Amino acid sequence: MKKILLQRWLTPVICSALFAGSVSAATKWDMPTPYGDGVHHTKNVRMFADDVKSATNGELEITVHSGASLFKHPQIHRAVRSGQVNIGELFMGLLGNDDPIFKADNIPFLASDFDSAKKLWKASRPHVEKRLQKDGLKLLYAVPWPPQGFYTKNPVSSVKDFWGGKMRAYSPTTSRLAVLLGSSPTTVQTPEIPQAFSTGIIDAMVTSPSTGVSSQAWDFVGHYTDTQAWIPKNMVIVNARAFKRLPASVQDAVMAAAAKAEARGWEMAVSETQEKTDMLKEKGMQVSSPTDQFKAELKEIGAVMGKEWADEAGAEGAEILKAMQ
Ligand code: PCA
Repeated sequence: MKKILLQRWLTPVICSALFAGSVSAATKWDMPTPYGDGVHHTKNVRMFADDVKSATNGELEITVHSGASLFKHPQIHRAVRSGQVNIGELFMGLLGNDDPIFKADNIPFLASDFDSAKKLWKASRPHVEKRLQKDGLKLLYAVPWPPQGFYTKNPVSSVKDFWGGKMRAYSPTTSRLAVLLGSSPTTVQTPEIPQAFSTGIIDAMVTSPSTGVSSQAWDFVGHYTDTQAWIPKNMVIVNARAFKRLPASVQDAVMAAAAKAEARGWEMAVSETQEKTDMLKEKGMQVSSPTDQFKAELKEIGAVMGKEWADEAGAEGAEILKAMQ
């Protein structure tokens, strides 16, 4: 009798001890991202989540909620800060009003090919990391968009073609650019681009071939002027407290997967540029290089914006500009 009782008592104890020794409960994180599944950023984020899962044997599982389905883009930063979610992706330049450091990659012609964009990122990264730390955030990685060009109803020969127009903005810097081009800016996030065009809220935009394709720009505008004016980035951030709660081995696995995702993402951006520019052509858009006049005028505007940014960004800005020379 006694023996049976003891066995009954011991079996679950032994079982749970064994269980605890071999499998610890998986941590599950939800990850809001702003952009749709067709763009390279989202594909890369999903590969990153898969890498984390396999490198940690399922100890950390990240569920990606793409296309602003969990949080709207402007809310993702705060959601990660406050710990509503522990990880998220966002467009770096969206935080331009919080700190000028986040605007560095939105300045026309400061870094307009992938090599200079890499250089700019190398110079600005420590400052971005430091600024995020202040908000209890940790940077995992950043990946560029293809170079930015203009979508318009008519061909563009000079800035005059923008005067009095209604231009879409996606960051404080693109709002400023619209003003310097003589148009009035309206901030519109990517999911709302088609509606903004069809209701006449905007008649032009500056963005990548990627976003041109994902918003089916050919339904609204016939011309893409491939200015390659700047190369902005998305970043993936985590809540620093949540990160610290992970076992050290999981933290290491996340950082390794992040480094891999960053390298892979920069490669993906290059092929994305080609692929999506070709698709714009296939869909019947006129893709052209900027006229000399438009390019010269845009460079002047870029110089004005560069000066404004340098004034705003102080010593940090000066350090970055020096590294770029
Ligand atoms: N696409 C994003 C940001 C930059 C880009 O190429 C957008 O248009 O909102």
